[in-house]
Order: sequence, then structure tokens, then C-alpha cells
Amino acid sequence: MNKKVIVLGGDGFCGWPTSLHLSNLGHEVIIIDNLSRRDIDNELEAESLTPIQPLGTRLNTWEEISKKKIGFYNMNIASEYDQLLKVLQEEEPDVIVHFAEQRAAPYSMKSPKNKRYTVNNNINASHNVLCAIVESGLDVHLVHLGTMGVYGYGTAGMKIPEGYLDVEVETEEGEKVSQKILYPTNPGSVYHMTKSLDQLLFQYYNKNDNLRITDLHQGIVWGTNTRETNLDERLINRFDYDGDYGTVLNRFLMQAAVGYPITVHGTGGQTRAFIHIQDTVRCIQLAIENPPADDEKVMIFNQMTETHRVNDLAKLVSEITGGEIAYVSNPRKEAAENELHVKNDLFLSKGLEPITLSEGLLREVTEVARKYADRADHSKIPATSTWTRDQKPGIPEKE
Ligand code: NAD
Ligand code: USQ
Repeated sequence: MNKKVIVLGGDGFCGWPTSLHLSNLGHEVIIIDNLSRRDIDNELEAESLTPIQPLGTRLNTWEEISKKKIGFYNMNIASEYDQLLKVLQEEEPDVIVHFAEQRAAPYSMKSPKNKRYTVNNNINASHNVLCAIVESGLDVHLVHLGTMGVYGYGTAGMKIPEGYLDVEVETEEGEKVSQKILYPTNPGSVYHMTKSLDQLLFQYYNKNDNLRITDLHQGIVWGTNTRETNLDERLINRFDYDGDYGTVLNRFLMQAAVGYPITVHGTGGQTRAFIHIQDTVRCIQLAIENPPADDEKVMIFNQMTETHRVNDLAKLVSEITGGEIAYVSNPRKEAAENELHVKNDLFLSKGLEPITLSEGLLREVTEVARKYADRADHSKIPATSTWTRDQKPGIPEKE
């Protein structure tokens, strides 16, 4: 059944391909975005490696080739509550997909100003959406993009469950009682902390106002294009490679493609969860098609398909591309080594057929990076945001 879907943050790395995918499936899509990510590009003087087009060009191109229209409101959902409420009242969406947050951990740790911006933006954005849904009186299914990072990355060999942990407590009478609790959070940056706080907002509004909410705990997204963004170069997705916004696997592939050392932080013993961007858009589709029931608690899916150790990824990229690995100082405060085992049964049960790391897909990303290598500013590659004053940036010795 076709639905009316508002995509908050629909101009971003995950939001843009998701908007196209949902529009292609026949849903009526409306984007709300304040283009703050493009402003941050200007602030950092670090652009997407791929030449992303202005949103107006993107939307006109999509209409030209698909004959489908995507609507757009330029609005800051963290500060323009009345406008947000008005749009909900006028558009009456069935679903809201919420990507609109500051999503880079290094950017969130750069300075007190960045920490405060990330908290103000992310918490107000999520709370305004929840509050506006209640005030509108509409029955909206909210699908939020959360992160695997809320769990912390080490669970002593246990598989991380999907959001909730079964615990047994002892009553005063000595009786053992089972309970399901929200998995205790252990965020590793101010950004990840905002996602942990989001979880409480969702739990509260679900309990108090019966809001139907799906929270997707997503791993690190890699890749750049999807079926729809590949249809025309003007639809191309963004490719972040700089030290703040570039994520690890895309950075390694880009670094190898432009002849920059592959920057492994510390020993590279960190294990993380990953998902390809094509699966991100498919998972959002599945989440929309499988909403929680009216009286159900917040539904939490682990949106990841595999886990990898950072050093193993560096070695794999080096083998495929011939790139050289540099073990650099870790600018973050994080465990040097960890194991990570994650349940993703819910998406598998809904029909997800995971795309996993294959040489072909890795090469495809390298090709994209090679094609636009002349747009790369090498001075923006090292990770310079440090978690504490005592730490050093992750700069390779040769540079
Ligand atoms: P992105 O920065 O590319 O996109 C976010 C979009 O939201 C941008 O277009 C930005 O302009 C917009 N935005 C931010 N604050 C806003 C506000 N107050 N009002 C209106 N628009 C606003 O990020 P992304 O990589 O697409 O990530 C999207 C979501 O997915 C984030 O919430 C992130 O936490 C989550 N996520 C991303 C990854 C990843 O690897 N990229 C992994 C896990 C989870
Ligand atoms: N790392 C390197 N070298 C680099 C860059 C990163 O070794 O050049 C290491 C980091 O130290 C870290 C790991 O790779 O141990 C992952 O870093 P990342 O920047 O790829 O991922 P992270 O900061 O966790 O954030 C990204 C997205 C965020 C999302 C999160 C999902 O930016 O929006 O929430 O992935 S997760 O990691 O599962 O929490």
C-alpha cells in the first residue's frame, strides 16, 4: 500500500537515496531538511568527493526521469516547531522517517561549541518531532535512524539483542522475576550520547501517548550509490572522506584510490558493525512496511549485516588496491580491541537478503573515488578532532 512519507534529513547521505527509493516504490515523498550538512561542508571547507547537485537540481532531475515529484520544505526541525507542526497538519503523513541529526562523532567532539550544537540540534530535533506528532493528533508511524554505538562495542561474547535485554531480578521475598529492559547504553562520543538520549524520548512518548515508533540501530554505512542514484549523474549521492565525516571503510577505499596511506587508528583492533547503503534503503522500506501494532512498545531493529575488525578491513583494501597502511595515533577514546556479536534476526525475518562485503562492491567504491580523485583535498583527510586534550590527531608520519 502506498503511503505518504515525510523524510526528515532527506538531502543527506542516507536520506537522499532513501527518498528516491521510496518514491520509486510509489510512496508520496516529502523531504524536510535545513541543508545544515551542506553548511558544515562550507564551514569545514571539505566537500563531498562526489559532485552532489543542489537539492533543487536533484529533485527536478528525479521528476524528469521518473515522472514522480518529491516535495521539499527547507526547515530547521530543532528550532522551527510551529512550522513543523503546520506541515504535519497540512500534509497528514502516514510515516515520518527521521534522519535529521548531526551524525559525525569526530565533529561532535571538536570543541565545546560542537558538543553543544550536536546536543541542542539532535535532542530538540527528536523531541520536536515527537511533540508535534502528539499535538497534530495524527496516527503517524515514526521511523528513526539510531546507531549501533548506543550499545557500546563490547559485550563479553554475548550477542547484542535487538534493543532490549532480558534480566532476572530478585524480589524482597526472594522470588526471581524476569524483566525486559532497554539495553543499558554506553556511548563513545557526544554524538552517540545524543542517540542514547533519543531512546529515552521514544520510550517515554510511546508509553505516554502510544506513539508507534521504530528505532533502527544502524551500523556504519558504506558504499555511495544505489540503484536510483545511479540512474543519472545529477542524482549522485554524497561521499564523505574528510577526517570528521568520512566513515572508516569508505575512507580506506578513498585513501587507497587517491594514493594516501590507509589510516588505521591505533592497532585497528576495533570491531564494528557495517551495512551497505543499498541495504539501508531496503531496511527503511521494510520498517515502513512492518509498523508496530498500536499498543506495542518501541520496536528496535539492529540495522547491520556484518561485523569487521578495522585492521582486517585495512588489509583487505590494501590487498585489492595495493594501498599502503599507516598505523596512526588514535584520536578517539575507545577500546583498542573488542569483539562484537550482533543479532539482526528481525530484518532477516522481514525478508532482508544482506549485501555483504564483496570484492566487486569494494572495487565499485574505489572506482567512484578514482573518478573524482581530482576533487580530493588531501589536507582534509587526517582525523584531527581528538576526544581529550591529551590525545594526538591521526596523521600518518609521511604526510
Ligand atoms: P547526513 O549528515 O548526511 O544527513 C543528515 C541530514 O539531516 C542532512 O541533510 C542535514 O542537513 C539534515 N539535518 C540535520 N539537522 C537538521 C535539522 N535540525 N533540521 C532539518 N534538517 C536537519 O547524515 P547521514 O549519514 O545521512 O545519517 C542520517 C542518520 O542516520 C543520522 O541520524 C545518523 O545518526 C544515522 N546513521 C548514519 C550512519 C552512517 O554511517 N552514515 C550510520 C548509522 C546511523
Ligand atoms: N577509524 C580508523 N581510521 C579512520 C577512521 C576511523 O581506524 O580513518 C576507526 C575509528 O577509530 C573507529 C571506527 O574506525 O574505531 C569507526 O569509525 P567511523 O568514523 O567509521 O564510525 P563512527 O564514528 O562510529 O560513526 C559512524 C557514523 C555514525 C553512526 C556510526 C554507526 O558517522 O553516524 O552512528 O558510524 S556505529 O559505529 O555502529 O555506532
